[in-house]
Amino acid sequence: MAGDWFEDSFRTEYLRQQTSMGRFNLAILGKTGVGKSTLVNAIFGEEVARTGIGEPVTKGSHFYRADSGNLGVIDTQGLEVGRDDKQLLKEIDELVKTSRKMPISEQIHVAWYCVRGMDRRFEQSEADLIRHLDQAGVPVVLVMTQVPLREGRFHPDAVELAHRITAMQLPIVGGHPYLTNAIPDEFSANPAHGLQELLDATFRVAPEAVQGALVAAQQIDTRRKRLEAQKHVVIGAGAAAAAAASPIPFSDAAMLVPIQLGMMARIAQIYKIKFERAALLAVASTTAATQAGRAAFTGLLKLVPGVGTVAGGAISAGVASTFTFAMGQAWAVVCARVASGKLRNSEGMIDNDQVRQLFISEFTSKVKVRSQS
Ligand SMILES: Nc1nc2c(ncn2[C@@H]2O[C@H](COP(=O)(O)OP(=O)(O)OP(=O)(O)O)[C@@H](O)[C@H]2O)c(=O)[nH]1
Ligand SMILES: [Mg+2]
Repeated sequence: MAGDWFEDSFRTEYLRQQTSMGRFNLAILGKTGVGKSTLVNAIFGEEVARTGIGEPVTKGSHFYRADSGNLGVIDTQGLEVGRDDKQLLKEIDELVKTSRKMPISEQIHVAWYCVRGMDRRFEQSEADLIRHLDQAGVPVVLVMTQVPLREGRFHPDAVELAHRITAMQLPIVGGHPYLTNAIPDEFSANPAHGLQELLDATFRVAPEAVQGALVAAQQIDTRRKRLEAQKHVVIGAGAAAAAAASPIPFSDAAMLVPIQLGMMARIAQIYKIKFERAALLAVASTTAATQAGRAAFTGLLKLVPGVGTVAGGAISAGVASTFTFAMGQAWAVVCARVASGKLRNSEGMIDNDQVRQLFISEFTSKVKVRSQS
């Protein structure tokens, strides 16, 4: 396969999928040092932090936004809850007002308000800020950070603070704070905890249109990634069937290329695989698919009734969908492995042989399963 042509086509599809996924924008608030950045890193990965604090959302604003892939993080810089409250509320209003005029992917979808679990206090100004955000239409998840957990019990002081906050009946998601610890602490044997619950709460209030972006952006819930990838395999297989079945002259294997590349680009992004790496993986995988496909295809063509009557080159909807389905499944497995740091050689580089082997074995088993059912 000609490298340039392939890379260009894949890039087109990758960008298209990126646009179609949109972005999940999270505002993160709370006093300085409570662990906001650490929490964002634990759930979304280091990338956001590495890109720095970002740009002021509007000129002169103390709200800064850092975008990375399908995630936007809005953080404050230079303003402190409990000290600059008037300015904070004013800037929140401005922020929400301008954000509302923008497309959904630019709006603020959810806010995490963070309190240190062992602080023992929660101030009036913090409650006001939360009410203000809620009134501005931004759902607030209240997070207690760095909460010690031992033998299944949270630290009593954190529990007591959580009870007090809950009793205030603030407009917060779930009606209560989420107790978390973002990074395990060996000395106190405090594990990381509460992150999945926090993420689930966030999913409950994130708009439908950016749920896919949130699935892609987060990196702790692999089950959600798997289901989302599966969804796009089914979509791709359906589109392939439709393309092959449509009675227009283009209905042949060439029509399937953008569909399959689009599906692969989408799944790569669900697993946070950057374009350059995804393109290399895709070359290795599609080469493997062509080899494995040729063998499987001959068998498939015989299996699919009526195929003999179709004019040369055209393929049936059944074959197109089976082939695309198997490709998508195999590709999703490759992406999941790569995302978890596997398929590397001893130098930590992606090992093309391993990629090819895994792809072929997954692809072949999926073709078999599908064509037998
Ligand atoms: N063990 C442990 N340490 C944490 C946790 N969260 C934060 N820390 C530590 O607390 C310190 C402050 O954390 P940050 O994430 O920088 O806090 P922040 O709220 O982003 O602070 P500002 O950006 O300055 O407002 C760092 O030294 C972290 O390593 C946690 O969940 N567990
Ligand atoms: Mg920070």
